[in-house]
Amino acid sequence: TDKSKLPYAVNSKCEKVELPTGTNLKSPVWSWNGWDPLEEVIVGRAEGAFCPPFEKEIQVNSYGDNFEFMKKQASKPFPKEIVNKAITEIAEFCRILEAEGITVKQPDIIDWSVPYKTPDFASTGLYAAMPRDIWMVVGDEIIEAPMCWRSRFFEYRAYRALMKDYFKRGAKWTSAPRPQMSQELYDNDYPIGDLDKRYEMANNGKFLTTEFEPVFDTADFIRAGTDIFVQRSQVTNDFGIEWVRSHLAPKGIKVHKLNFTDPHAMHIDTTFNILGPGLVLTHPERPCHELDMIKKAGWTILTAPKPLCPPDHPLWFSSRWLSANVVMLDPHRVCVQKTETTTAAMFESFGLKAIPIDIRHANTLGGGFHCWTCDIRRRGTLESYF
Ligand code: ABU
Repeated sequence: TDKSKLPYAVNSKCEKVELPTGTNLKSPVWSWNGWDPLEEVIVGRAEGAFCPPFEKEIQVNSYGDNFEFMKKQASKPFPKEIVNKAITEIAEFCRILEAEGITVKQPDIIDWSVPYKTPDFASTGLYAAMPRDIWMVVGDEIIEAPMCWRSRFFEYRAYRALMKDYFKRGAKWTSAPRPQMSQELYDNDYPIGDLDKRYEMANNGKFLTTEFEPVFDTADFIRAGTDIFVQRSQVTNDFGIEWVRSHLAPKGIKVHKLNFTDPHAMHIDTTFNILGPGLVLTHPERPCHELDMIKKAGWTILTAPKPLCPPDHPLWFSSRWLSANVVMLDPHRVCVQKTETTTAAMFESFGLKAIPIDIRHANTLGGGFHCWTCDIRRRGTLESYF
């Protein structure tokens, strides 16, 4: 990264490093961080979104009033009027990206209502709205996550056509070990309704998932060249973090675990969203226990302003802080929810160009711009910022 070309000053290092042995320079998949100029992206789909059975893993991430909604709606399609609005918003988001010269791909449309049964559990599906949760690109490789929600077990099927195509054209295809998701993966005594206890447990790194087998959502990882940051969460366990760490170690990629005070922890990208070389957006109500380490490395730390999303706007699996779940088109431009004007103003005051796009009803399905996308190709190379 040429620091002199950035719209903001950064003190962290930006050092080019040698590519790992065997890296395919001709791969159609190529991305080492979340801010190099975006050339190709996957955008999720709201089509067919189906409300999963009201299992424990759904209960722990159903905030406030949505708890009762998710219980009532369980095993039924999500309300059509919201899903249809989300489909329209996402089509417009794709059109805006394409107008910027970015190639947009989408997963297949799948019927998520079909019941399935394995030797360990039975469920129905959810959606293919959040590619960030299931795929992570590290250089020329796609890593497919072993997600711990039973309703997401077959989500990879919506992405298989894309995966096969990228592989045939030179990308590396890695599928983490499929989880069994038997009862042993979930702590039966987890105090779902006791938020104080949950805070205490989160501070001690304890969540609903046990260490029975490796599980992770790739959205719990955030990439910065040779360094990738991850949180232990309701959906990512230490076994899963260890799997990724050992898988990426031969490439010289270091995985750093960060801890946050967050009893709902699920996906790092609203809590600690890296926007540029040595530039991170943090959540004021989810303090990072290792922030000193980040500060010492010379990183610039921005604090997300309070969200403006009205409290009565339905948000099925997330908090209102999706305002911070932004995605970079390059180090200068950031996609921001149109109505989150204070967040946009904060970026603008920092020299970034905020691109206002309305995905408010797409937010209802549980994600912001970062969740709804997975970078496939960004122009740039492997660097060290830490
Ligand atoms: N998957 C997005 C999580 C949003 C939140 O942390 O509130």
